[in-house]
Amino acid sequence: MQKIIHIDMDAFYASVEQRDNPSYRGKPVVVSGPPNSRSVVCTASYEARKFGIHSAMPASQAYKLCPQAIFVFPRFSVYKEVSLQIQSIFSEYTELIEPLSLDEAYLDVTYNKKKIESAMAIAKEIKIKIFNTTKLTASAGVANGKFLAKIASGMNKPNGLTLIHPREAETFLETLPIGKFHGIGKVTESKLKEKGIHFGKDLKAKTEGELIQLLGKNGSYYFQIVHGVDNSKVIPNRKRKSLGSEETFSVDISEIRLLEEKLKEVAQDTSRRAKLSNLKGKTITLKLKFSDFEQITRSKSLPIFIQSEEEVYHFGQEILRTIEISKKVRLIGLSLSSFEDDSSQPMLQLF
Ligand code: TTP
Ligand code: MG
Repeated sequence: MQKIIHIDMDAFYASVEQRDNPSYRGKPVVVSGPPNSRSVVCTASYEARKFGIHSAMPASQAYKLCPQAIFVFPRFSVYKEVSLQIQSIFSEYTELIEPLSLDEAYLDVTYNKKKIESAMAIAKEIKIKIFNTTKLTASAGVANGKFLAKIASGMNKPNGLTLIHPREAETFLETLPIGKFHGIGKVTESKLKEKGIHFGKDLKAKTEGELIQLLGKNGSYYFQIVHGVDNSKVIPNRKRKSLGSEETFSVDISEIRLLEEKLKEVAQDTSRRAKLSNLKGKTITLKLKFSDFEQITRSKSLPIFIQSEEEVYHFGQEILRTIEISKKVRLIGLSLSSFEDDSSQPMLQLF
């Protein structure tokens, strides 16, 4: 039997804004573009949700529902930073982490690094660590499969910790309204309701063949789910193999001094990305594209793992100086690869 935890931060972007701006706390906060634009709501604080505001709603509609709400622009780099922090907490327990977005992940803790038997105990620890590190709350769901773990984490938001015990699982599913089945959208929901299927027990009354007819290729999956079988695995994102940055110039360049200036910019950006992902590389690759679109790449294996702007620029420049520039250049790029193998690092495939 698997032990799965699903973790989901509460009102994520809005909570980060309330954390960083104490005057927003306890107030309706809407993270979106300006309310008089065509932008949509990324998310809303729980105070704003009381007015009926929710994700994906036009910001203009949110304004009508609650003109006194505080509208703030998203700050993605801050959310990414928090995301890396929580991933790093997860990886203290397991490498089997499947992030679904910046604020949400499945963890398989069946065999965990700390050899803790109880998945509930792990979930509790993780929630505390998340709060201590980020000053933000998360909700966690614990179950024997991904399907129920995800439903569980949504049951007692915010700051919830919910277990769906294996022996309750089948009854729980029988009474679950079909709209709550993850993956069954509004359209399918009304289609099923027209056929008298309102709860899990109605799905369970069908044969696998009937469910395939009703739900297409997902029919077999839901057949297993309602019979208490959920073998879907937590699939960790593959570790990234390289990262880098490139720039296409507005005007083609032939002067080496100008090329080196551009190289400095892409080195800066490459280093920034490497730091964000906590990665150091031992191979550096320079890419040039010429005005006739011919493209060359030159790689160099380094004696050390590098990450800083100075190092990336230094070795990039070394490669650049070995290349004879006989045509104008339209693009320059740098990338790092052959990363230090540090398995204590979280899986970093968020960007
Ligand atoms: P969610 O976890 O779906 O929502 P949430 O964390 O804001 O609130 P909840 O407490 O219900 O989990 O999404 C995480 C973040 O992703 C959310 O804070 C903003 C962003 N997001 C969007 O930008 N657009 C969307 O449509 C949704 C659903 C989320
Ligand atoms: Mg969330």
